[in-house]
Amino acid sequence: MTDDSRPILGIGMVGYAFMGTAHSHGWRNARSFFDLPLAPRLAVLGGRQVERAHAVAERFGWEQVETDWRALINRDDIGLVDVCTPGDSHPEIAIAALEAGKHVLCEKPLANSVAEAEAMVEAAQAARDRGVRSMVGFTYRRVPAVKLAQTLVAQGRIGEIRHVRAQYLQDWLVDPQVPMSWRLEKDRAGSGSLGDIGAHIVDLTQFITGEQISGVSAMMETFGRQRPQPEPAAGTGSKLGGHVGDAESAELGEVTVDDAAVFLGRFTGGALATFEATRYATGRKNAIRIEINGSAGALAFDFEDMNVLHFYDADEESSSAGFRRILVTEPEHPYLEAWWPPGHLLGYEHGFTHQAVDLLTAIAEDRDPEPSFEDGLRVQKVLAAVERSATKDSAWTTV
Ligand code: 4PW
Repeated sequence: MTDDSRPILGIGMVGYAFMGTAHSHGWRNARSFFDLPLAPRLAVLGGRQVERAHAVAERFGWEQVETDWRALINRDDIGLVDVCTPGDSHPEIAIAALEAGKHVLCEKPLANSVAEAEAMVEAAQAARDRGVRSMVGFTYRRVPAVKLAQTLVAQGRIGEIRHVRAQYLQDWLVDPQVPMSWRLEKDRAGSGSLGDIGAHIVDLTQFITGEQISGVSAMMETFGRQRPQPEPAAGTGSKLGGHVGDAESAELGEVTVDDAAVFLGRFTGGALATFEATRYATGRKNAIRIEINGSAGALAFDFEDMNVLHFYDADEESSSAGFRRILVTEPEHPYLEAWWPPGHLLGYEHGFTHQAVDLLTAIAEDRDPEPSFEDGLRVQKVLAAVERSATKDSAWTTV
């Protein structure tokens, strides 16, 4: 519960669409459910469209609005800048905030290129020497079942890892009338399914295994090359699709990113891996599926059943061995002590609360939070290797 004597950190968030609303929810709930050493204040919401920014600020309890992100960064009442904008503005905002001495949380992928991510790491390292912290928002690491999987691997419960199988499957682009948006423009998003959702499975598999992807062989495809231009969005913008009015007369825009990326990979410990990131997986809405097979056991997770982790222990007697379905809602499980009684399930939004909690705790304890900008750069290098391989007929490409 809240304790008014706790120090307060003023949050300034830039961006108010899908990720901005998810982060707002996280900042709001962190202090109510967790006994934090540092309480967040939803001080300023930054957004260019003043009316929309005010509407979102009012809904989520942001105290003020700024239309210029530079003004937001330079305010004395802001201690942390949360970057929830498309990737093309991540480097400029994050680097300026770090240089101004503000802690930074930056949405994923960290940047649109390796060079930009390297510049951000450099700024993060310089800031770290001054006690300024930075973190990249690979939020799915904060799903309790994912954290449990990482803990079981670190404890050696599945032994030496041989296979990693990872998919991130959505289907919101199957409908050809889904309009253009920044996620479909290379200049703004860097890449398509690869960076938007493939980045998550790259990060998650590296996080769970504790290893890095050392090389890849990839294919990428764009199935829908033109889409109608959108109508101005309504509401909080917390949706992926967008709006088209009269589809027949709508002007068409060019899709300049991949719709799907499929690749083989090898991990530093020798494991073989397959990855699939697509927004054309008809019927799959947000299926993040990861299966890891080791010498002593195996783990399987699917975000569409996110409160569950499947665990196979190869030491069990074969007559009764089999994948066990662990319902990850016990108080002993990661983050769960702060929430509901066992069996009372968590959802997508809880990851954003856990992210806020972990970041605020690290800042209060004067240590570096994870995933760091260096982790973000490591993911960026894998994404770049995937793109290089895909343009060279899937040639094996070292990360
Ligand atoms: O989890 C995903 C995000 O990282 C979401 O499904 C959509 O893709 C929105 O942003 C990214």
